Amino acid sequence: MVAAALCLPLAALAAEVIENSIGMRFVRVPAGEFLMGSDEAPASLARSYPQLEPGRFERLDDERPVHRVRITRDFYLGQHELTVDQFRRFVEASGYVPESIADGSGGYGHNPAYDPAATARGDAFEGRLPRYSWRDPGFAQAGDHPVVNITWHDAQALARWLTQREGVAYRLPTEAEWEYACRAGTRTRYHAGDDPRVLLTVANVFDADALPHWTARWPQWAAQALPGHDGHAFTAPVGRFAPNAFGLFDMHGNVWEWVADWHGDGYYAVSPTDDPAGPDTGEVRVRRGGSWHSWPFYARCAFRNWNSPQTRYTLVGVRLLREAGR
Ligand SMILES: [Ca+2]
Ligand SMILES: [Ca+2]
Repeated sequence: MVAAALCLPLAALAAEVIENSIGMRFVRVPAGEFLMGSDEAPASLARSYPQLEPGRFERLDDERPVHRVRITRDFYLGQHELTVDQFRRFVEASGYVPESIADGSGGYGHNPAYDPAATARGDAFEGRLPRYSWRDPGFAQAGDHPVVNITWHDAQALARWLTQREGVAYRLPTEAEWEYACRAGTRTRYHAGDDPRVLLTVANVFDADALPHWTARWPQWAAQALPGHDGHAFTAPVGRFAPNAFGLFDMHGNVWEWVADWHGDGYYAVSPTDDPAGPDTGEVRVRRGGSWHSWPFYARCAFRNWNSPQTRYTLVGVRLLREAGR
């Protein structure tokens, strides 16, 4: 235990952490400036991710241009992804009915007998089905695992409830706040470096431990697994890997994290320097960081993905922000 503690970055040891009324812990992130996005050349990416077809490196326009962003206010960000236990406390105390249950269509789940080739969408997971929800994504989750199958609207409901209950403003981070917090002063692909193999120390992604669950149906995925063992085929308990310099855990991998912004392909070219909050309108909300099922390329700090706000999925969870005031 002593050795593990000594391995933590100094900032993590010194981080100011507060715990709220349902056991969510938040780390103070100081205001500051950073360079948002990535303008890495496709050839450079191809050298580091040789297993991916080159066309994937041509579709990253929404990461460009790299631009200076100023975060003008300190904030508290969830030290961990929201856990199953914490979401359960919210549901039980508030009476809130999560969207996948309220609309009756359910969520997605992992079923070893499911054949994606027999479905119209060919999705990797079975669904939507009422048997799947935040309570059951088809694989085992203890209470300290990150909750999945929750929608952007569910995250908004949790933030509203906490704000009302505690008298402190909770919300999703903006996309800029999320990337600033993820990078924690770095400019590399991951907060721990550029080499995808660094993920083994800081993230639960699609690795050699996940591979046996998928190769029968998706043999072409074998080359995409991160070589090495992170110890988790599905979600991992939060906080099992090393934190970044702000003291934040699982910013890469485990579950994708909803952020506040609408997605806009050209937004970085026109966004304000100070506290950009995304386009005024849109159709899909951004999620960040990659997941337990993501290939390392898609867990980079700069990578942006998105879904409709009512999307619920086996790979998507949430990390809330608590405002610090001025
Ligand atoms: Ca894994
Ligand atoms: Ca994550």
